[in-house]
Amino acid sequence: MLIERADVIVTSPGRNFVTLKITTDDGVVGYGDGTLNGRELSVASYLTDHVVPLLIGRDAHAIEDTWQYLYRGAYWRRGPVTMAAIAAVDTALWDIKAKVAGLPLYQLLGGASRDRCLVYGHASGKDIPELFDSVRQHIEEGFRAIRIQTGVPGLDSVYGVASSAAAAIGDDTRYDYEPARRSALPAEESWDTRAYLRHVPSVFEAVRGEFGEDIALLHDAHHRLTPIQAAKLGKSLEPYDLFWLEDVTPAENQEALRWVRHHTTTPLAIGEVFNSVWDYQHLIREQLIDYVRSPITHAGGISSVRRIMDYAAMYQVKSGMHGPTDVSPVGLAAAVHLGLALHNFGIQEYMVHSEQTREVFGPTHEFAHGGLRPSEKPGLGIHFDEDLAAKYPYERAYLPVNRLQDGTVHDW
Ligand code: CS2
Ligand code: MG
Repeated sequence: MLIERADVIVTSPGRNFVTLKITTDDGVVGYGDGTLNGRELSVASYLTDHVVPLLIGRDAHAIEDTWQYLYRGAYWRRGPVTMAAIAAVDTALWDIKAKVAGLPLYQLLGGASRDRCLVYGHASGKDIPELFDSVRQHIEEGFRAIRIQTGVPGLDSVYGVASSAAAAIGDDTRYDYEPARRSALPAEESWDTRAYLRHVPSVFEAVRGEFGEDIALLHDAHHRLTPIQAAKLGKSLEPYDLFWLEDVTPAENQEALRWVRHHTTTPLAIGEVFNSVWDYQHLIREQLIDYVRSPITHAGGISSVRRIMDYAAMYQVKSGMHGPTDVSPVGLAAAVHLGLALHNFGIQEYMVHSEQTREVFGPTHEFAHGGLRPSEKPGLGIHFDEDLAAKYPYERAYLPVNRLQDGTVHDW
């Protein structure tokens, strides 16, 4: 079974997505996600200009060989653009293999290790009443694990907080802080770490007081802290028993996590911007983290995330795959198939895609009892509507830039 063609489809049903469609000579079609929020066209070009010509005529079953060929063969290894492009190819080939086998993909990855994948949703509010409404809404929808983000007194807009109360309790703009914004230049936000560190513990105290001890709570610091600030935050949140504290320091420096780890027992998650097993080499071996955040879409695909997770399993580190709306329904479907099969699955991030997006990609999973189950259809279970996708052309969009109050550029 040879690869006959490969098409890169960029569509923007509410936000931009890069999808690779691979077709074999006997007409089997597989899909992969290569969306890189705010830098989508660079992956589209990497695929169209450099990868697609290499795929034509290759054995569609040779997934590992193709992965190594694209990874080692480029000479220039790793990096978000390269690894998103490889992810798209790898995922599409797994989709094809499972379709040919007539099995849902998780069966080829070892079969189900659990009934469903526990997920967490995003609750947010500019202040405590808005946040409580959003948490309540999530509990009513069936979530058992919820990420908590709030505004910080004195700051106009903060990462992770929906812009209006209506959005925070769930219409299609619920996650309006998440997609890169369609504007000529990036929006600018401002930041004050001391104000944030003073405020966050009181938010968790209020949420525990209102909603009790049972619900799993998470928080994302979005790479904004120094190691000692992060250590202080982890320590101050210990009374509220977090499921995890995410991305406390900029991700490039693995050493930073050692300082954080020495000072707090709050579980740590990191890695949504990592793209290979090497980024976790010390973090996992030295048990400096508890959860791996890499999504299939940004870390080289199913083959490569499975390698990371097998390494992590040796050190009791679990998965917590990144699942914002910038991972397309194809990437999410792949995550749920792999998550169902992995022994060391931890939790899956789940932000419901907009209705426009769901119409283009079709339903891919079932949400019940606080968790996701993948489709039982052969492959990933994607029904991509190309005609509809063509009605939503790409629109340039940027993630925001963050500045300290004196104007210094800071991590967003
Ligand atoms: C966020 C990300 O979901 C998360 O945990 O940190 O959504 C991040 O902001 C986006 O992926 C940026 O594109
Ligand atoms: Mg995050």
